[in-house]
Amino acid sequence: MAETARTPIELIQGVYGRLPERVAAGRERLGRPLTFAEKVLINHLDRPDQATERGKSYVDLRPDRVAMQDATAQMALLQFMTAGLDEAEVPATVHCDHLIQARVDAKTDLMAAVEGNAEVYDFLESVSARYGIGFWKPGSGIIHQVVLEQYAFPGGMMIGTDSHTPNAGGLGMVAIGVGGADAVDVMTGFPFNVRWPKLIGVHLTGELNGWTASKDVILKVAEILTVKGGTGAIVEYFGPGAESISATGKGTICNMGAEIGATTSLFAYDPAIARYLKSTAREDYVDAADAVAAHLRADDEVLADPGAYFDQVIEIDLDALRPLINGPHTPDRARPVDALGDEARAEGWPEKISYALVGSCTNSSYEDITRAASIARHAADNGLRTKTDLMITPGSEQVRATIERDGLLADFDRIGATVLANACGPCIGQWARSDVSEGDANTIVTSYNRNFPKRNDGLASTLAFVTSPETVVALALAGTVDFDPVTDTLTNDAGEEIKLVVPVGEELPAQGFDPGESGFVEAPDDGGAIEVVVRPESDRLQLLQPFAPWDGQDYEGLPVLVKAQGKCTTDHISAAGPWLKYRGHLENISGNLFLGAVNAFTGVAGEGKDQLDGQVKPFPEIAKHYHESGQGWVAIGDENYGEGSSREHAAMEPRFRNAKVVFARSFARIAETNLKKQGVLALTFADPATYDQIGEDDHISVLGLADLKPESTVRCRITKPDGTTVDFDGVQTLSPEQIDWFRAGSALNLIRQKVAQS
Ligand code: MIC
Ligand code: SF4
Repeated sequence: MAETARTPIELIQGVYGRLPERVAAGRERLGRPLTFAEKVLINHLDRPDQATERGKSYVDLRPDRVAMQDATAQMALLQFMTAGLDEAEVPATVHCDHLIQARVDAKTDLMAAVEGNAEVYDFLESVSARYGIGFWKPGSGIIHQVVLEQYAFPGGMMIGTDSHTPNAGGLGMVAIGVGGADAVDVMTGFPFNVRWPKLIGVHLTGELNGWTASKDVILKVAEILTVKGGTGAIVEYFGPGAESISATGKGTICNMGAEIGATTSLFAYDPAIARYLKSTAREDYVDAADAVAAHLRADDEVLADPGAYFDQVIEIDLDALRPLINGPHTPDRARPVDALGDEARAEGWPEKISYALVGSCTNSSYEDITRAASIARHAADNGLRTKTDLMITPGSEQVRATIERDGLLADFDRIGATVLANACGPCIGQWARSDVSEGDANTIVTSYNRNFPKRNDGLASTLAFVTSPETVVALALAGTVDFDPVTDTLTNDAGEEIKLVVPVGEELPAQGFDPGESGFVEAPDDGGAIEVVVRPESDRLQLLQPFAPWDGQDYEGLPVLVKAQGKCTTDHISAAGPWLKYRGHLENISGNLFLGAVNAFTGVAGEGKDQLDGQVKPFPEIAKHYHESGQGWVAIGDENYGEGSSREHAAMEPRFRNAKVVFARSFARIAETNLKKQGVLALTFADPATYDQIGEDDHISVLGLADLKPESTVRCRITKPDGTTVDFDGVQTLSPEQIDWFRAGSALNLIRQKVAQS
């Protein structure tokens, strides 16, 4: 059945139809009340009797939907095409948002993107039409905002090929960010396999007030839990404070749960969610949800004594929460906005702000924009203009059209802001920035979610700080981070001291949303005859060749391509920005492999020693040399390897270039799964100190692979240049099925076999 522009009510009724019975059975089986996340998961189990031990069992789940954005959809669909099916087995959509570069303004940039990316958009549109997948054209908005507006529903479950998919948790959905290979499993009719999560409860009391925004809730949670504190867990928000937050505000909080590594985050169904559904023309969802409302939240016993049911409980009093700002370089480094000036002076960070950016999938809702616009309006009325360039990216065409109709774009215009296309833009390095160059230390403030080095403008010398949209606007008016909008004043041209008013937002547009220009393309009922074109000479798209199966041999004496020092996020492994254009071409994008990784032996980013010829070269060149010489290799990471994005390129590139093993002190969830999916062993050091023992010229062996047992240790050996050896244990977390992926060479190879047999 061809995909529609919203989740069909029949699908939702199907999910709700089995919910009461499944929940009752789940309670009985576990012998205790259930949290909301548990109810949703239990309702989506492929086989209801599967073991569900938290943090231990791998389970098969049946998500209701799949969403893909253009930068990851290319690789996902190139893989899907090789499976040999006629249609995606589960409703799926593609959203064109990442490839639009911010240069001039919305219209000009969109036109340039449509022209410049024509080949990729044509591919995505035709492949979507061919396989019954819904297609959202460039300009229609950022994937997570469009999903929230059109597809998300309380108690549903989806996966998306983007780490911020949990945004839909704002509407009470279990929405999990995955690599493309997971999406291929589900689109080919196989279950989604994931570890049954641990549960972290966040108990919210009080109410947001003054300058404090929903963003501050997640900045606080990130500060408490740190970038890896949510790994393997679902974060469930509850309590009176939760009900006081709008649905889109909830979305912001869930969205940025990606920054703590959480599997996903969610809120229970409540009146705020119902209001949002109604205002986005989904009254029928509300009627359906109301009928099962008791199952769309945690059981009363859980709410009364959360400590007994969650693995960890965090208390946040919204009355006491203060506006926060985090950065640079890591999303868990938060402090109150009023403390940043002193800290910047102490650290030598530029206090002057070079750019201020509002938007991204995290913070571009109608409410966000109204709060930010209220500051702009008051400033303009009082003769203030920004002292820093300010750029705004609306989250979707619907939000853009509505804020234009309601005069909010005009408010921004009056203080000198520029409105960009409804897309990711500078959030993912799609920003043609010309005011500074590499080496110019400069500070930017954004309402985005990530602040890793180079992420926004490709410059390592840019320091990015993340805060709420209204605080970004206030800081843009001040031009410096040494400004507290709560207490400080600004001076206008007439020499008057102006104190900014407290931001006022409107949860939802009083006149309803203006849908704007629809960007949805429905797939034809029978797309079987549509030809999907990939030109052989294309430098942006390349058909995939299956990876070779494991040859049954141990890995002996492999050189270390890279030992990364400090953070090694997916942005360090496979950068975005200018490289986004090669996301559909595995060979070409492999030219960025580890360019951002800091070499632990030299402290220099992006280059190391080629063990075959002793020369110092960029990592991607060494990897290519090893690959072409048939030489396998390993990579070494520190804590939380692969933090950040879902991009499976960070696993496929090493695999393509003949990586055999990635060792790390710990892995981010999606990155670890992506490596497993592509047949690369992901091993953590049983003793974290082993990381320090690995030298530049050492070789590493991984032994006993023929006896690989689920979730066990693997014998490994470091051989030093003088021939001495150090044995150590590597810990792998492969399930029995994942061992089959390894043997087959990739999970996709196994799917191809299964599809061919059926
Ligand atoms: C991101 O925010 O890093 C991205 C770009 O949206 C990625 C996906 C990608 O790399 O394509 C993500 O978060 O998964
Ligand atoms: Fe796009 Fe940025 Fe959101 Fe990623 S975090 S989906 S790049 S807006």
